[in-house]
Amino acid sequence: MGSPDFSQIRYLEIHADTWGAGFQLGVDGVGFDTDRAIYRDFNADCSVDTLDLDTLAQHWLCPDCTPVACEGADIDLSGKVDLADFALFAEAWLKE
Ligand SMILES: [Ca+2]
Ligand SMILES: [Ca+2]
Repeated sequence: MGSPDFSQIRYLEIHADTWGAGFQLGVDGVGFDTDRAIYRDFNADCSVDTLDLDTLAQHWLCPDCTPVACEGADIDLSGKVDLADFALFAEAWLKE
């Protein structure tokens, strides 16, 4: 397993809140690069297939897409799952 390589961080989700007079800052999610079918294997089962397509479809045109909320389906990190993401997804279809 080892330690994470922080130079490979792909995204970082930060949540900020003002609770009363105080202030809270939290990290909601951290994504790392991996060498599997990069960013398209949403369920991390080492195959880009119909299960991943189902994930992409579930978040299609989601208005508040984040890497965690949309399970990585916003491949280009534009904030929305759309045809640009589908095109990137299709490039990895059924590749190892
Ligand atoms: Ca998969
Ligand atoms: Ca997108």
